[in-house]
Amino acid sequence: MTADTPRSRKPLLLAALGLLVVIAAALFTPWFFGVERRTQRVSAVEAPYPLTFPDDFAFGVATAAQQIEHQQPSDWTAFENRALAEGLTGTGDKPGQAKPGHIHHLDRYPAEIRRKKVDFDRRFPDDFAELAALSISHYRFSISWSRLFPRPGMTAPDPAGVDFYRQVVGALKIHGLTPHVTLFHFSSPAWFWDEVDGQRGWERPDAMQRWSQFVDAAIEAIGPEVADWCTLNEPMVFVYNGYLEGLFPPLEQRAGPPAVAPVVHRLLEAHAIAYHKLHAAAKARGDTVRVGLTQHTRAFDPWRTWAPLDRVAAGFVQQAFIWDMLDAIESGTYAMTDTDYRADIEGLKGTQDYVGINYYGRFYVQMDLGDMAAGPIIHSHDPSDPDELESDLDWAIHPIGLSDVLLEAHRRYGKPIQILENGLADARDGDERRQLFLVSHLREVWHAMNAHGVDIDGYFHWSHMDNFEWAEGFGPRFGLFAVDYTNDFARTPRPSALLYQRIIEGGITEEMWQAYADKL
Ligand code: IFM
Repeated sequence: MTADTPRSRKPLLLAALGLLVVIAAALFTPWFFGVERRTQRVSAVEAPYPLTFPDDFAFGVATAAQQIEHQQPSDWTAFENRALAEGLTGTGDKPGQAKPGHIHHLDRYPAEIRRKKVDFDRRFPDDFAELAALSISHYRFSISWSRLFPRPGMTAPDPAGVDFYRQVVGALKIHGLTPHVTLFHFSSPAWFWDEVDGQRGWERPDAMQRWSQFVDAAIEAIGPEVADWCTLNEPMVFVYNGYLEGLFPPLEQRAGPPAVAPVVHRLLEAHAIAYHKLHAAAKARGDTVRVGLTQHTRAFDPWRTWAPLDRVAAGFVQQAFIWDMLDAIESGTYAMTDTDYRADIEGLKGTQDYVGINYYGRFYVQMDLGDMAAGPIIHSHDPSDPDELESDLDWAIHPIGLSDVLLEAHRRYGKPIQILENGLADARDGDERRQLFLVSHLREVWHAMNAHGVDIDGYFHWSHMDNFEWAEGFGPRFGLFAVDYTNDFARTPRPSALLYQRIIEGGITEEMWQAYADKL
């Protein structure tokens, strides 16, 4: 027994050694354990310039009702009025510091601007003429639910609301612009948040019935004129900001992801209902439609590549924030990452004709051992990186992340992709960052299509013009057109609008790319 002991320890030692090797690999080999932090900022494109796009590629701009239209009795309007009345308009001069329950510097804009936003209601025919002159072919906007159903208990939509959207679609047609219509873009009628059996909003027992009524009314109003529909805009942003961070109505700060799973579930149900209604209506009139939803995406990189927890957390956050909902639509089952929540959702399976991608740059994910219960910290930029280019909201600009997201969506679902938003806040004169942003991101789109065979139908820039940026107020300027709030909302195309026109008409030329290549 004693004599045998050294021999029997050998396998134990070997196993321990093996374990050490595995741990070392996990710690020091990024590919083995979680996501690696990307150092490359743009793809290497080896092709003769100009980089051109197919003739039927949709080049558009995107907007949303609450951000550009005159105020309607929505939950956001109620929040805006309350934030103002209670002086909850943030502190500090820098945007990008939204605080729960606040709207940044709303008090600095007069009542007329707060009420009319960018006065789209009056100016849309001229706006469309200007876009058409730039060779832009598509226009994405959302229908305000509260414009169609401003009061509780209505069983038919308000004729004035219906008429407004008919006029918008009519004006688009006159200018040869194709509509792309979103049904839910963050705002809903104020009455939707009145309690029914102790539940509000999407959790009310009658939520799907109310939503169905709205979808039917939208189809009745403009269905025959619209082939492209987006059921929900960035549902995870709505859930994250509205139910976890307290930044958007309903301004809740629930305990953590499992507490919001029922809301995501409801939104998926709403998506499926709208998908089937839109298809049924199109079929009944001998027509076809393309229906999907669009997800807010970012590159999620570890804050510190050497930290295994950051790397693992980056992978988890990306899965939970971007892919969980899209996976659910493919499979019909919603399984929330890192929780026990799992539910089959009736009618959901296969309800996306395209994958909608909104892309805004890079987030860094930090997870510390002592803070595991609180969850990861998300950074929108890295102040220690002197070369990082950032927007006015301090969002890290990271073009290659767009190709990464497009390739991943293609690998997972193999469906056509529509890039329904991509843009940045840039208020500086000459908007050089926006020009750089536009060229470099469209170059990534071209690369994904041509080097990797990703099927991409179109690109919509966020945004058509400066507008109301939710809890950040009017400060951030996302527009291809600048809006002069001191001069009757006058629009002026920024240099980037003219650059967009050149790309649409002739592709990305070598000279264009060289003008920006070394600035990234
Ligand atoms: O303004 C928003 C838009 O409403 C949804 N996507 C992101 C944009 C910029 O934050």
